[in-house]
Amino acid sequence: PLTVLRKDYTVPAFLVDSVDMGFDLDPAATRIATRITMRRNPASGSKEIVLFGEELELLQLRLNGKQLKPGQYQLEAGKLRIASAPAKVVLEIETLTRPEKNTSLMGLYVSNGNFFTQCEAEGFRKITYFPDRPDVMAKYTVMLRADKKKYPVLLSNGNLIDEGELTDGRHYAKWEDPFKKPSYLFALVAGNLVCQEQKHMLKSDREVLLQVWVEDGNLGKTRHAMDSLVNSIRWDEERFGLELDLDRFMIVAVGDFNMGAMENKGLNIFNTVYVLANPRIATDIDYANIEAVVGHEYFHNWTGNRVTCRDWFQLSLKEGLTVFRDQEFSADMVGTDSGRAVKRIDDVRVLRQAQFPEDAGPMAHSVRPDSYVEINNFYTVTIYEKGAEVVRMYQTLFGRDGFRKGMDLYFERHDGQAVECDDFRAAMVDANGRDLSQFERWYSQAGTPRVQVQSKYDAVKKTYELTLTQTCAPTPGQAKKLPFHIPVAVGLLDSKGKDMPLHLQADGKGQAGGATTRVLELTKAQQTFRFVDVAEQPVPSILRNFSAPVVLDVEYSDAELAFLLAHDSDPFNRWEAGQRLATRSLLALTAAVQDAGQAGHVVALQEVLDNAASNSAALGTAFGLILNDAKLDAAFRELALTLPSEVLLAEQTEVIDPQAIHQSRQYLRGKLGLALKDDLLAAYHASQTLGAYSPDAEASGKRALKNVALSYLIQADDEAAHALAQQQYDNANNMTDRLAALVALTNSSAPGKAAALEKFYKDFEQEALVIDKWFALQATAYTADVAAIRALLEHPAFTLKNPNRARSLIFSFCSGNPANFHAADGSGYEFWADQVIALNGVNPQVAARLARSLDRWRKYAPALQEKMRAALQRVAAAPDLSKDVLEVIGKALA
Ligand code: DPP
Ligand code: ZN
Repeated sequence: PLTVLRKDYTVPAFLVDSVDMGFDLDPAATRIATRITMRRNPASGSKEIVLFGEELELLQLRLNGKQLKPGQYQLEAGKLRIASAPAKVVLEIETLTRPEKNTSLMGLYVSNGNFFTQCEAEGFRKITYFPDRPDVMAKYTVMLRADKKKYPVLLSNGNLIDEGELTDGRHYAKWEDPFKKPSYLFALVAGNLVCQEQKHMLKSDREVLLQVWVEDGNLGKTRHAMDSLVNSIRWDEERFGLELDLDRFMIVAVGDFNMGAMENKGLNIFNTVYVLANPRIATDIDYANIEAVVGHEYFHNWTGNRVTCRDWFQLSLKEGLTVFRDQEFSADMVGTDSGRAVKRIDDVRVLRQAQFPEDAGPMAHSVRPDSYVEINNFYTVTIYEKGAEVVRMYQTLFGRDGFRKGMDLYFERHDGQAVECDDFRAAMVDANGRDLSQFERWYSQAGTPRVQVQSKYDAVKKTYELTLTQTCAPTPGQAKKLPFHIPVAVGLLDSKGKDMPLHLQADGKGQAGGATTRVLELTKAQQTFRFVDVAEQPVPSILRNFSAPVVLDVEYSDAELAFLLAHDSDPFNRWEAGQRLATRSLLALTAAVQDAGQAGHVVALQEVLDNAASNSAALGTAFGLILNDAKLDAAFRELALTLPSEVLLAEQTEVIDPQAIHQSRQYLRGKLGLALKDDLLAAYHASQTLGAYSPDAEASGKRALKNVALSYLIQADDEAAHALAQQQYDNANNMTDRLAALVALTNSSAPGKAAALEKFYKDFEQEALVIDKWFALQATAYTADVAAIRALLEHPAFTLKNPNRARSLIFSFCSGNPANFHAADGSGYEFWADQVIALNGVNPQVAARLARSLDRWRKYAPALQEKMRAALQRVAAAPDLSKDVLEVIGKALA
């Protein structure tokens, strides 16, 4: 397949002024009439019209009123070309599509009998022939016609300007979007839907209509999404001075959806998982995710829609920025400093767990990539989460006010335009009067930088030197990396654990200084920063609040880590110290298990682990202090008590041994569970949330702490813990507690676990999102082997066609259950290959995501590598592979 290169960008030959569309909706065959008014782009020398189209039947093509015959246009490889077109053109195109056959869920498709569209990135070309590229922005008018009984609701972007009856039981609705937009923001919805709606007054006293559309029966699950929308609207007014520009804003939930949600202008289409919630079916995490995603899509209205991307290489321009905005929104919604820290820790966990491995693997790409085969493969954690970190660094460097100035200038310059990542950087830089040319490397260089720290205290001169050294490993296509511009936020703790006032020698005499956190700007390969007037040997707290997306190598003793965990005023680094302490134990245990395995010793695993568990007592003491510190938020305590995940640990080993990692982590959990049993029980009972369910930060934090305590107690696996879990399952008045209890039971030897699983299924059979959880929890169970997963594939409720369901079983197993997925006999890889091939025929985008589960195959022991390679090769040799899957597999094998 063809590789698209960023450097090949050329401006469009024709610009589009307006698009008028008429849809005759029919699941078997929908006819679409499109009139495109276009004119030559003075910035281009070309007279050739290039339209994209895929899987379309072309019924009619007229140029300025005259029908074009084959020969007057060329149709090949997904492109329709008209050479030498006049300066002004009205194109009339009639196409036919088959929505009910469309399982890719791109373009126009049917879900549970209703019509939906998904056009980002390149789905509009499955609806009509069009210059389907984001730098072609136009105004749209859309006429929808359909059977009134089956499709009483007809929605599209913008404002409803007309509706009425037609003959034969059909009706119509006409929509006009007053804003010009790229085709990827087009949307329509038609079906049997109901809505919760309310009027909302904007800050400027303009009234707008807000609607959340769902299938009949789900109206009781829309309140939280609506509240989140109202909060999002208010937040963007307050924080960025950005107001909703439409009279009407709609969210529609759909059960079959590739992504999380889509920011179509005025008509956001959402995966049901990010809309539907009530205490019975949704967990605290679901509630938080709904708030974040509703915010995210709403914020796109400015960062993405009003100012959009010139080309898809600039995707992070809107995604990185909008993720940053939704992260800040969620943090502000909690409001407290510790709440902000909890959110920050959560976000960094995602970055490390998913993006760092991506950055170290075959699909590594920069935040602004230079090439792609299939753009759908580049909706990645690098573009989104690392992109958000890059945006956050501007705020770290310029402060909140400086960041706001940069945003204001960005909109002042670019409203209504399709621009590049460089334009955003220029606005930030110009608004703040700083030269930031080196910062560009965060956009152009892939890979996670490592920052190594060395320190020297001079007790006579009272100086403290920090020497920071940065490196970055090669990534595919980028052998050599130049130094990044890295903001490193630093604090120094005195022997009492208090922050010292900081004075850098570079401040000069008479400079105020004295702040307790300073942002050092590391721009060279190595730099030394000298603090003066440092009264005593400090313990450094480095990269506070995770001020840059880097790996920090710093030598701490166990005692120093315990000290930071107990005292650091920066909650992120406080948490980080505990994670470092735990990681140290876990890696030592893992190494011991591996060594014993390699030496072929027939020693009992337990004995090996017991011998290697030397510092677990210190860890137990440190964890105990956190657990019992009632001054700390419950949510923070839960994070601090959660051991690094198996995936995170795997990345930190030379050769990944998934079973050794799993055994070590389980062992340590069990040991902590025993050592802290009384404290855990006390915390469990002290963290009960009484009364009506509320997903607020305090209550959800308590539930999180209570449930992590339960999981430790269950790991120790005694009857009292079984009873506790069973009791919690039976008495839960919300899904958070019920699910946590069921997970605990499933991962225990409790006699009641099979019955509980069965009851859960029966109780929630009608709730698709809960059945997804039911599949996922079984797929990630410690005992779930490949045979168990294959058996679940045969369950009547399982289908590959629904992405949520496919993800809940197959993805959960392949990426969320490493010890079983990487079974020594390679059966997990066989299963993976079967599913990638099967999904490829149904939904290439989802298949390509699954294909990425073997990204890191070269990091495993040779015996596993061989089996993984064989599975990759089997997929590579399968017939009719989509370019989505081809690209991922090709890069993995390269
Ligand atoms: N719908 C996806 C998102 O909001 C892609 N734009 O991130
Ligand atoms: Zn987005």
